[in-house]
Amino acid sequence: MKSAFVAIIGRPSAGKSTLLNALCGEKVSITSPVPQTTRNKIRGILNRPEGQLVFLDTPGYHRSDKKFNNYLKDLVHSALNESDMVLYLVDSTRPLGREESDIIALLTKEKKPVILGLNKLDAPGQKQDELAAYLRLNTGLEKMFRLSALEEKGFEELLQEIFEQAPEGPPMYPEDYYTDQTPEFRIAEIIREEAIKRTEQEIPHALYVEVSDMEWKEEGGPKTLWVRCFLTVERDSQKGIVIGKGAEKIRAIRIASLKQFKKIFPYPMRLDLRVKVNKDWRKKDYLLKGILH
Ligand SMILES: Nc1nc2c(ncn2[C@@H]2O[C@H](COP(=O)(O)OP(=O)(O)O)[C@@H](O)[C@H]2O)c(=O)[nH]1
Ligand SMILES: [Mg+2]
Repeated sequence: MKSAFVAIIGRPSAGKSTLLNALCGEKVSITSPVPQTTRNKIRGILNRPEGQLVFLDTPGYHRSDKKFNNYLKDLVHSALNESDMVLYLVDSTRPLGREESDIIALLTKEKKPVILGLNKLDAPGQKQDELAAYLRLNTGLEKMFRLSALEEKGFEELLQEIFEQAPEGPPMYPEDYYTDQTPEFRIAEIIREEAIKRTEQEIPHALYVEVSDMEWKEEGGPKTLWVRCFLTVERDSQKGIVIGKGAEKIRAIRIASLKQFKKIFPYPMRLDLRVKVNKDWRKKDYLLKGILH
């Protein structure tokens, strides 16, 4: 049996989370056109007759000196440390930037086996051939896998190669698992995803979700999970925007989140969702340590 931890690394919006979800066949990691939405090292598990692969989704690797982004970068390093091999995903709709050379330098230093994926094959204007030449020259890797995470193309060849390079070993998780995340974490992430969809500019980045209370209730009907959450913003002026006129926006976020919970959790749920402010939370170390992990 093969068994490996595979870190998925790449610049923001390369499609890492979309790929993780598609490979694991379940929505494990939230995705968005807004860059920098993944804030955690998220594990998605793929079980096949050949063995088990545990994919580690990571935040996009990019240059910045901000405290918040440095935490995200630390997560990429720690995922690299934990992993047996790396799936380096390149966004083939974008010109190569400094981020790509930073990542290549990082991977060269790590000396772990690297598998290269060129994503967004389906997109108009993709530059896979041009990128392939640059990447071949700079990574020394001959093989690269042309993928569409969105249309789930190119997966079979990619997985065959990963299993080929993966070490022998027993599975790390039970074979019916597709993630090791707690329900609490998944609830918070789903709410964040629905909130990101409905906000713009700096707001998606200023949000985090705190699950303050989860309780089972059985008042005559079926056993129901009651959840109380706070959608937290970093400034007073953002509070009204997230609540919306006549509380319409927060209601829409709540209803859409409940719809997603229904697909994932096998029991009925209720959600009490409120908005609060935690001033400048992205500058507070104690909070970042709790939120970004
Ligand atoms: N056209 C196209 N879009 C993709 C593909 N993979 C991801 N995307 C889109 O790219 C955006 C960023 O994806 P996401 O998975 O959140 O990127 P991440 O930041 O690397 O995790 C989303 O809007 C995705 O729908 C793909 O194969 N083709
Ligand atoms: Mg992501």
